[in-house]
Amino acid sequence: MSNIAAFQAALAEPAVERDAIFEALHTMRTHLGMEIAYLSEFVDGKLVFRAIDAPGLEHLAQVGGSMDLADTYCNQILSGHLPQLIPDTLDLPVAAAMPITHQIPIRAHVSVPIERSDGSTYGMFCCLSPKPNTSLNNRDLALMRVFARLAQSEVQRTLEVSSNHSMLSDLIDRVMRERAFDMVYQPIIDLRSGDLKGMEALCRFRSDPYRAPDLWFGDAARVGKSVLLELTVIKMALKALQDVPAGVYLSLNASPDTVASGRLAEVFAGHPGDRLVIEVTEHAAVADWATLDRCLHALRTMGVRVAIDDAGAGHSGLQQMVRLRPDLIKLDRSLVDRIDEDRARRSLCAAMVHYAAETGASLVAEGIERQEEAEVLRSLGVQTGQGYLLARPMPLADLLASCGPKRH
Ligand code: G
Ligand code: MN
Repeated sequence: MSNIAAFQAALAEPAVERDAIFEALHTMRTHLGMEIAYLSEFVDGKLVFRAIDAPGLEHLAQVGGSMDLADTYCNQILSGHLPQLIPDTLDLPVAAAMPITHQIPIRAHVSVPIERSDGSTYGMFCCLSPKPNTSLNNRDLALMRVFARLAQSEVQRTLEVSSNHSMLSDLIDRVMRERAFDMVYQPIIDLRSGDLKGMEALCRFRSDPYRAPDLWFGDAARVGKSVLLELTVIKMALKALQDVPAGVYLSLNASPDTVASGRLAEVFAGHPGDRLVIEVTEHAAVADWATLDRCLHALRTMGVRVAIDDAGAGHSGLQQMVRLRPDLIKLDRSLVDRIDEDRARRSLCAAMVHYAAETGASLVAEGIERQEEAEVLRSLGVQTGQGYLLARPMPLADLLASCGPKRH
């Protein structure tokens, strides 16, 4: 990563912990009885101010502001032409000859380098005063080094966070650019007739070792790219529609944020909305219901149906189901698992069948793995189901080849 990119990443990372650095600057400045303390970073021949403690002198330098490194003491100190501790600059011809000495002015100056974890120079930890201070001694310099080290460990931690952040962001960009994922489709089947009713598009990211889609979407969310990634996947999934038999719907997963972005309408434009289902999963509480409602309404006017995904699981609560008014309710597999052996699951499922009938929704049981489960669900009145017993998620070509009515 170039210096500039690192610099931008650091700027783009507001979580940077400035407090510890500021405390170190402030404590050292007041200990020395000086007026200005700052932490700088060297970026492409410039000295950039990263943190400043200079009460009343804010006009002299601002965080993010910069000056040419060649004009500064820092440069001379690093090259050994000036010492780290200068009680009076006018005693040193090199300092006295520098324009900045008279501009600021600078008379007393203490400055120590800050290193990155690879040993390269990040910048300097500096205190200075327009007044000379002949009492400055090596004990002050030693203390300055202690505080500089504190600042240095904070700088190193921050650089690591922003470099991880930008590496992850680059990786997600690459996954999207190179379409480094495959789509698989899982049949949604009528539990009585065995007919194919719909298919859920699921994405599988190509990586070694394999990582579940949830992990990828979680990573994308950490760098603010989950909506973009979901839209990219949905666009890819939509390509299946031209080959899917008439009367079979395509079910697509989207987080509330992606729906609320309002961008699905443009992605769906030109596709038959009445053959699309959008499955909304709630892994976190919905932040903005008004926007979500508005965007869902817009999709519904295109004929798109709305499903609530993972219904009955911890994160898809009853209130959310009532609020979303789903056209389809996808019963979470935790309710389906061993439903034949558990009265509580059976009665909850029966309640959902009732709720669905009352609200005009249809039910899809997810994660059916055993014949006994399918039988109980059927007897409870669940119309459709999905799960390894019926069919695994598979490439579209395989699914189309295996199409046709099946009985279970
Ligand atoms: O949250 P959502 O329901 O969209 O998740 C679907 C995931 O569940 C997919 O990754 C799919 O592979 C998986 N899945 C589908 N059928 C079954 C099943 O019968 N059992 C289990 N354990 N997982 C399933
Ligand atoms: Mn789903």
